[in-house]
Amino acid sequence: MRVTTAGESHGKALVAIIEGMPAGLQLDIAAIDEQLKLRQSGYGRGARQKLECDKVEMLTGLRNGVTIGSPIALAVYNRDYENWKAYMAPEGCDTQARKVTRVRPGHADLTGLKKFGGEDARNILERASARETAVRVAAGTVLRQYLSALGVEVAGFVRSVGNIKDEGKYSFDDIKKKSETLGMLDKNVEERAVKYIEECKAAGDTCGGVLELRVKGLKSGFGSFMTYAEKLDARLAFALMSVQAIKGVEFGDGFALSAKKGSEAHDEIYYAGDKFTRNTNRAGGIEGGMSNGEELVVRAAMKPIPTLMRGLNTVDYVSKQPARADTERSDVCAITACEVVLESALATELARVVSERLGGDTMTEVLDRYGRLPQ
Ligand code: EPS
Repeated sequence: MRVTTAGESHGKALVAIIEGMPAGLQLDIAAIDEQLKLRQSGYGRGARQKLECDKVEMLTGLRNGVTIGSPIALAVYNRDYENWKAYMAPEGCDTQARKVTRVRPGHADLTGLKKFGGEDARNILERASARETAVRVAAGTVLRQYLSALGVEVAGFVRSVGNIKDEGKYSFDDIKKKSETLGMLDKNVEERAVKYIEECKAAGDTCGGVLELRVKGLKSGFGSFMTYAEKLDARLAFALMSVQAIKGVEFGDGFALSAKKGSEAHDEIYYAGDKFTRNTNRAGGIEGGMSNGEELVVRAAMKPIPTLMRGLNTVDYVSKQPARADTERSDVCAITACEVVLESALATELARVVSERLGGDTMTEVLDRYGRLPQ
C-alpha cells in the first residue's frame, strides 16, 4: 500500500492517491467528511476555516462505495481558490502580486527559497502549509477503515496546551468522550487551556501542545526487528514526524523511561487463563520493533504555529533589510486539528505495515489471514 498527496494551499484542490487497497472494502464516505470537519474544528483556529467547508470527492477506485483493487484517487477542493485564482491558476496568473519576501522564522520560507530558487516564498509556503493535511485526513480515513475492518481502532486526545497539562489516566473508551472545544478530557484543564489560547491571541502570539494517540485491537507481531527499517516504532515515528509542526514523538513512557531503573521501566510478563499478560504498558505496546498485543500509546509534541500576527524579527529576502515577518491571518492554536491529522497519519502508516504482512487482493483474504494470527 502506498499513499501520496499533491496540491497547494490556495490552488484548485488537494489530491491523494492510495495504491494497493484490496478489493471488497465498503467505504463510509460520510465518515471521511466527518473527519474533515473535525480537522477544521477546535478553539483557536483562524479565519481560513470559516471560508472552507472541506468535503471529499472520490474520483477513482470504487464502484458503488466498494473498493475494486485499483488505485483510489480523491480530492478536497479549496473554496478559497476563487479568491486566489488570479495569482495561483496553473494555466496562467499574475505571479508579481501577493509576493512573500519577509520570510517567517520557523516556516519553510527561507530554506525553501534557498533550495528551490526564486525570490517569492509564495512558491514555497503554498506546498509547505498545513493545509495539505486536509487531504491526508481524507486518505487516512480510508486506511483507517481498512484497519477498522480488522477490529483495529485509532483514537486520540489533547494532553496539553502550552504548559497546561492533563496528567489523568484514561482508558481507550474514555478517549471517545473528549470535548468538542479542544479535544481534551478534563473540563477544568480545558477551561484553563482556552484562557491561555485567548491570552496568546490577544498578544498576537501562537501556542502548541502535546497529543496522545492510542491503537486498540492490533495483534502482536506487526513490524519487525529483522531489518531496522521495518521497526514499527520507527515507522510510526516517521509518519507522525512528517506532519507539519510536529517536533517530538514518544512511545509509552518514552522520555520518562530514561530516568527510571530497569526494574521500574519494563512490563513484567505473567501467564493466566491460557495467555501471556502484563500489568503495565510502559513500552506503549511495542517491544523489539514489533507490536506486542497491548494497546499502542504514542505522544507527539506540536510546536506553536510559526505565523504570528505580531510578526517575528526577520530579514526581507530581496532587500536584505530587517523586517517583521509576513502575516495575513493565522491560527492561534491548531492542536485539536493536529490531533485529528495525527490519527490519520498513524492509521495510514499502520495500515501499510499491516498490509505488508497480510498481503491479499481481496478483503476476504485479508480478514482470513488476520483472523489466523495469534493475539
Ligand atoms: C490551514 C490553512 C492555512 C493556515 C494553516 C492551516 O490557511 P491560510 O494560509 O490561507 O490562512 O490556516 O496553515 C498553517 C498553519 C501554515 O503554517 O501554513 C488548514 O487548512 O489547516
